[in-house]
Amino acid sequence: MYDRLAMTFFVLTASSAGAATWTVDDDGPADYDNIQAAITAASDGDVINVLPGTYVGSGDQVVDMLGKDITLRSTEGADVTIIDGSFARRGVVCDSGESLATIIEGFTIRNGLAGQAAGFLGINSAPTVRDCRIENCNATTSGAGIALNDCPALFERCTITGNHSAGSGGGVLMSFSHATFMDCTITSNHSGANGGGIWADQCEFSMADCVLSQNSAVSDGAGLFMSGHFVEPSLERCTFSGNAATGWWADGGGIYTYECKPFLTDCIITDNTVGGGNGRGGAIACYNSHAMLTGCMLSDNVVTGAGGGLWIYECDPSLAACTIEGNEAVNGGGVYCEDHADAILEACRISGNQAVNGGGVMCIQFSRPHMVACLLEDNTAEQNGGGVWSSTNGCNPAASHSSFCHNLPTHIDGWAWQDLGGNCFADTCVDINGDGLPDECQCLSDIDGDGAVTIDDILALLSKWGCTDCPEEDLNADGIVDIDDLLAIMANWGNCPV
Ligand SMILES: [Ca+2]
Ligand SMILES: [Ca+2]
Ligand SMILES: [Ca+2]
Ligand SMILES: [Ca+2]
Repeated sequence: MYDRLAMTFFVLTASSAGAATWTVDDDGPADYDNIQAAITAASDGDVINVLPGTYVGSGDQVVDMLGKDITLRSTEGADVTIIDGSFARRGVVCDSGESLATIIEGFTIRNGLAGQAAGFLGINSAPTVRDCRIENCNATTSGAGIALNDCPALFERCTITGNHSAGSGGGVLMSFSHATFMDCTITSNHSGANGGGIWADQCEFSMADCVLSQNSAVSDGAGLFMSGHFVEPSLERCTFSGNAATGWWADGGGIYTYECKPFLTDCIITDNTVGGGNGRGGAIACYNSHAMLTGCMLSDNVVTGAGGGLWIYECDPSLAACTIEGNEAVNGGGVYCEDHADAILEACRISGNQAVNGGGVMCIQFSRPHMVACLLEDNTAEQNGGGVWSSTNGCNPAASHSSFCHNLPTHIDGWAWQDLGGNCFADTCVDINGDGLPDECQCLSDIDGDGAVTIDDILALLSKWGCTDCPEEDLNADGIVDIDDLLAIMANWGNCPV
């Protein structure tokens, strides 16, 4: 017992003697009046508490963490604690092997100026950055807000906004960095080249619950540009909205992916534009990338060229349980498959897209998209192929167990297509039972499910006559099994459509 107490006392003494807490205030009583002096004095394990103020520096940056495992934090938060580059230098640097135990918390880093990495530079390090705002920084080459190289940093609850890069990476530029972004907002940044919000090359980064909005790029990937030799970035529950790629050859309003294998889960990509001239991929431009999308919504994106929602080139992305809705393009309102693009769409809803050719889906040049258990509804083409337009020699889109309703002028049309069975083509999308599929394709009157509407179904209905809680027999969903349901059976007498 005595020994354990002695040991406890020793540990407490050792830790309290080893870790110090320092204070910094620009204009009040404190250990230091500038942040860098406190970092220089601190040792691993120390905490530096920074009081409200505006902190400026000299030399190349305001703050250099010097590779120390220390916590640098504001006492009152980012609104009142400013690291200001004065448009003369960088904000914060971590380039000396900082680990995740190097913590930077609760600052606004603003008005940085540098060739690259004007707000925050991370090289050969892995710091943790929390509750920070990186804004109004200006890079004369690339990576205005944040630039990372070989830097698996963690950013939590950060806002990166109003940064401007002459080259790529308006908000963030990263290479060879498996960085993590959680609950971050990347908004209103601008790139003169690729990646208005984020530019990433060779990065298996992950993002969860992030918003990339209102970013712009002259070239590709207004929200996010990513490339790399089949690296696997992961994006979960992220929203891309209102991003704009503006140049004549720009592609990818929300996302541009080149030679990556990104995983997107439950993401929303909406209201992005590609507007210069021949722009492609309003939500996503997928170039030689095996993208995997699950549960994503691509809606209301607009391009002046091809692929209002998705432009696919030389690759075979997979989409499962995705919605592609309300997008607009000249060719391929929802999806445009070009040059051996063999997308697989499974249980997807392609709805209300518009184009001159191929309202829902268009393919050219040996592309073979395959739709499995999809619903194509309300897509419109001014000229050819409301639902699907198979444009040129060698195109061979395939559909199986899919439903088509109210696509104008035609459901599926063009060079060739493969009917792999179980498809249904309905004139209307009426969906009284509210399961998302056109009732015309479902044979609701086949109550006993034997594939035909016969006397057995009438007997099944009569056995529930007057029932007010029998959804199977209440064919018109008005709350009661009665004469109207019997008339519905009579109207659908015979074999089921599929
Ligand atoms: Ca102060
Ligand atoms: Ca239905
Ligand atoms: Ca039946
Ligand atoms: Ca009824």
